Amino acid sequence: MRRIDALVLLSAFSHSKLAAAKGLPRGVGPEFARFYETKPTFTCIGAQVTISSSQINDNSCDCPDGSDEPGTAACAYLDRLSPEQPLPRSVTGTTNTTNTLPGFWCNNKGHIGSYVPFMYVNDGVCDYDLCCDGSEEFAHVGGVKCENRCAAIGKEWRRVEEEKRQSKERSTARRSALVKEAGDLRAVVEGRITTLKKEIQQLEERKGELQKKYEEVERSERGKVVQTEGQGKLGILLGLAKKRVAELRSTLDKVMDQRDDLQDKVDQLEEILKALKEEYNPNFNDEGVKAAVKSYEDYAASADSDKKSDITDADILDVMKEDGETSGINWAEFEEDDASSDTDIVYNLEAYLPGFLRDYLHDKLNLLRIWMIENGILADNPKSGGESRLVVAAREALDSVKNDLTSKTSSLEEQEKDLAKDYGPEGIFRALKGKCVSSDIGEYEYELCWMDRTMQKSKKGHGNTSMGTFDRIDKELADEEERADGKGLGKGYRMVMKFENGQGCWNGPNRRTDVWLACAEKDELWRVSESEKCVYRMEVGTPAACDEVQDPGAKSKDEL
Ligand code: MAN
Repeated sequence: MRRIDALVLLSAFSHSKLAAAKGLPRGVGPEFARFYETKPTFTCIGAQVTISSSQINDNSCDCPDGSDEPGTAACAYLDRLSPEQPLPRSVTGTTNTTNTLPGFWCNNKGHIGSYVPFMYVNDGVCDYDLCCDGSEEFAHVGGVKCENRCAAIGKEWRRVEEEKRQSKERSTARRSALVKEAGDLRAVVEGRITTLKKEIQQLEERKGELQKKYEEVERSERGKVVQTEGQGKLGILLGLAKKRVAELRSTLDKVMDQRDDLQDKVDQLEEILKALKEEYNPNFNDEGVKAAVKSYEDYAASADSDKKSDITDADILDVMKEDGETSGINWAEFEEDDASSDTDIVYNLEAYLPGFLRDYLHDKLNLLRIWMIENGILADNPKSGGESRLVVAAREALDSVKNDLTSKTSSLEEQEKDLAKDYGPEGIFRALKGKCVSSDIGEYEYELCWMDRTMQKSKKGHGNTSMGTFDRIDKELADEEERADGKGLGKGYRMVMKFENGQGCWNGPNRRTDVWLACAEKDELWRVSESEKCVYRMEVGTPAACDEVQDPGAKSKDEL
């Protein structure tokens, strides 16, 4: 069967109108009926030429626009596709006149009326795809007689149309469900953003409070004269004793230094007086000098008889040695004793909790510890030489809030970015995100993961190749004939998902994929092609594209 689609013009007219067209010359379509009322003369539709009505369908082209031959092929040469040629009796004298009539009208009762190109009229071939009633072969050229098959063809056509209609209905319903799902998912993201904003605000406030608290605690701990160690009264006593011993040791050290200085001065004075005694002139009657010499002699005599002290410098230095395992008091022994105290159990409570609870409770336990320490319920129990536990707990509580804040702020940024992302009309592709479709084609399995990536997977075990990651959704014009199975792009603007920056092509650019979308009942990867090296095109059916659907090939009445 032949088909010139440019001339396939389905009638928009109803059967009742066709009935009204009875008595018309053969081949006149309903929309031209008014020009062919029974009158003795006929005025060509597209030219100011009047001829006798008997010249209609007389198999001779009398009107310059061919309108006098609606039912024969006599004016077929005026077809738009015909080569230009001079027209006899052309009013305009030009050669580019086209036929006013779109073709021979086949009524196709029981199916849908349509026009057949004039050149097909009485050419000895039944054109059932356009003229199921066979009326275009009325002359039975070469004995060809085309039976009327409209009943069967019409029935089949209606069945297919009904199937298409139902499929479209299902696709539309599926699309609506996707839109709803996408809306719900968007609402979840919006909800998360609201919650995160609130949590971040609370954390900011909390951070401020804890920062202040930490600074206060640190300041007050720094200013404390006596640091308590251990727990309870014994612990405090231990801390005090250790401090006291350190103070006495330091005082003794200072006293020894002073003693040594004084001894130096005494030695110097003794030297001066000794020199005076030996060098003074006894014949010179100076009573002051004589008295001084006498006093010195008494001092020297009594000094010689003084008992030397029992305590040697070595003894004092021994006392002054730092406390430790081998000298003085081993404080560590006393400090270690409290390692397993009840207080430590409270401090180390977290260690007894399961992991998931530990993270959750860390901040809260810290705050509890601070409160307990501040209220005297729990002893502040620093390790020797270490930071006060109160300070540690305050800092940990602050750090914990800071960490929480950082992680929540980055989650918020992520969610806000997601909300601003183009997920297509009504955000529908949000519902498909994370889902994939694939198809075995040649030596590869090709895969599209919505809003994520395209992939070429070797069936020979050569690994997977990225064909691009999702970048954006564009709109481009498709111009394809409708496929019998409906799995095609058809004509009109279609969404095209752009996947860029895939794996580098050997000696070439990075792979990329254009994913063309068409309306279908279910998600399906129909075809993959590689138009140029490493530039791929996928054709994919999805209900998500069903709002874009335009009936390919259908023309409005205005176009007739
Ligand atoms: C692989 C596949 C092909 C591609 C070539 C380029 O074989 O990814 O699609 O054309 O590499 O070298």
